[in-house]
Amino acid sequence: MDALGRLEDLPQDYRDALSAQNLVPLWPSLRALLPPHRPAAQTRATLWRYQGLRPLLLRAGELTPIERAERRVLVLANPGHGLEKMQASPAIYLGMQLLLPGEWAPAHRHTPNAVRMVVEGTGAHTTVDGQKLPMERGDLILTPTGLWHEHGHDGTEPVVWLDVLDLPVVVYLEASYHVNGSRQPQRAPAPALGGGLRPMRFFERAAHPYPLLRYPWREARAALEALAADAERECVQLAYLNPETGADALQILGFSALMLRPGQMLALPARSPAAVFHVIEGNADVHVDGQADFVLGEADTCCAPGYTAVRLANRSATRPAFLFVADESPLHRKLGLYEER
Ligand code: 1HN
Repeated sequence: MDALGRLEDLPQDYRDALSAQNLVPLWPSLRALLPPHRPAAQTRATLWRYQGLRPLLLRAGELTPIERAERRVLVLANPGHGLEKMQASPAIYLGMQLLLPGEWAPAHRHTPNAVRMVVEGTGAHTTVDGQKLPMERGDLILTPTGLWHEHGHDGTEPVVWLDVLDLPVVVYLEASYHVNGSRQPQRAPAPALGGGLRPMRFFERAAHPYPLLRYPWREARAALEALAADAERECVQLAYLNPETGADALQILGFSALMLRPGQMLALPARSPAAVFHVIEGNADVHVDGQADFVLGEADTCCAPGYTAVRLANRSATRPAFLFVADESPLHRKLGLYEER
């Protein structure tokens, strides 16, 4: 097919007349907007090493008091998008947040959804929608859109967690804003809903759109070990779901925990959503097709763009590896864009 006409092919007076009326010719940009067969990605396979960022995060604790930060976070930014965009992928924001003993990150609520994956330290808690939730290593804690949340720390060591938000897509939609609040009155946390039970009231279904806000690592890890006992199961992976509806825990990003047996290699298909891999325990090699070979140790985090095959491997012959995975699949499925190749 002939090459499409370029902007430079058009006379300047015509281009000026178009601009003056806020008009733009499509054909010079058509191929860039719709590349053949596969999207053009800005997202680059990127690794953020915990041992590299940890001292800088602790130094932020010395340089900037919590009152001057509200949230003391170093953002894990993807250079393919430009660091100033503060995004890991089209829909995923990642940050490492530090809370020091005695500190308080005040209550607010906002439209983007957040989750926290606790990386190190004990004694911190986050209060979400009035429920005081302990933060222990590997726990996944949800802060769904619109719910009040604040963080406190009664322990003695720094606490660090990974924040995962759908911020870039909410900003893109011009739907991102926050409201500050005061300390929340506390109520008893909802019980973890196992065994096919859920709270109900007569004549009324579903008390809460987000009935479970904390997924303890202890339980997720034990469930992965139990799944792994079935040697025929290749992919040992658990999705974090809303126990009331069986749907994804949040609406835009998806979350799962994955176990690699000692020596296991797992080839993931190329899928349309971008994904983030974070090591909770052990080590994992992450091969991003055509782009990168990362060696991840404990607490390391990397991302892979969409439409790209990924291979995961646990080189340890003795220890399993446990990964936390965040991806854009709920959004892709809702939009009808989800693909596996
Ligand atoms: C936020 O509210 C938190 O509440 C963390 O801990 C990171 C990044 C962007 C926007 C809001 C938090 C955030 C955030």
